[in-house]
Amino acid sequence: MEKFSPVGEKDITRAILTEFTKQFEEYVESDCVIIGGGPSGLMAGRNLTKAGKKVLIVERNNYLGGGFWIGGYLMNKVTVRHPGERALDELGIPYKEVRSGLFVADGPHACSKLIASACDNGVKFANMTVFEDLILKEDGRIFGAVINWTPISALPREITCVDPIAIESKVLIDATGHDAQVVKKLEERGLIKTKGFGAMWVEKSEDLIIEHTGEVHPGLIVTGMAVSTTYGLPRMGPTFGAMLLSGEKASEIVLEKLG
Ligand code: 48H
Repeated sequence: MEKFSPVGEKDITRAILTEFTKQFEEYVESDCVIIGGGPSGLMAGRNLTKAGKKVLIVERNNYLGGGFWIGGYLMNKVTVRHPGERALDELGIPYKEVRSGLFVADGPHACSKLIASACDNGVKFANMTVFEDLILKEDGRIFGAVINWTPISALPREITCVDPIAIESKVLIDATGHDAQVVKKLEERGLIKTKGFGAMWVEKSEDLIIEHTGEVHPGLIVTGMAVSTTYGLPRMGPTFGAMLLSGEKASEIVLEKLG
């Protein structure tokens, strides 16, 4: 068997450090920063990079995919209602039609294909990184996000006086799911009033999410479950078509804004 190259510890450390820093420096300024790497955020990022835009996804976890790994109740089959299978086709995710208009796919297969497609198209990630705040300037317009390492927020305050840093972006997307964390930062400042997501009503929820996906504040687009939380729309439980198509719509709106 061929021997591994004689590359040592310092070379490995330098390679990681140099490549990480180079990328970080480049993405301190992006066309679009997406907060949250769940299905809606990944889909939005994938489509934006496919259209040639520079996109960074900020994700507080080490892993990407949000709730898309599991369909519900810890069962790893994910469902999609028509016309959401269009997104599955586009991503090359295998599925079967279990009844007219209802499709089932394997969670791990669906989620890994979506992540891979985002990566293949050029989305970059700041994982283990938490969104803390907004950059707000003239007329309340958003200019980017304030971020910190996730572990810092998990440590006791008295030993972690570590200020966050800021990254600039032409447009920001809130894809943080049920928490709508970016929109909530506007609410804290009295700039918006969120309603909280409503009780489950599948037949209504998904169409309403797509309808309400859009710009909630100059420079901020909301997608996925964060749309339900912002506008008080019914939740849909473990079905993901609206997450994927909301991400798609968010990307179209961002493209229109960026020109
Ligand atoms: C960095 C953050 C922060 C932060 C959160 O929850 P998600 O999967 O969100 P969506 O909207 O793409 O998909 C929702 C779907 O998974 C779901 O739960 C459905 C359809 N529920 C229906 C129902 O009835 O309940 O992903 C959000 C991502 C996660 O990976 C979080 O870790 C991340 O955002 N995130 N990242 N900084 N402050 N907050």
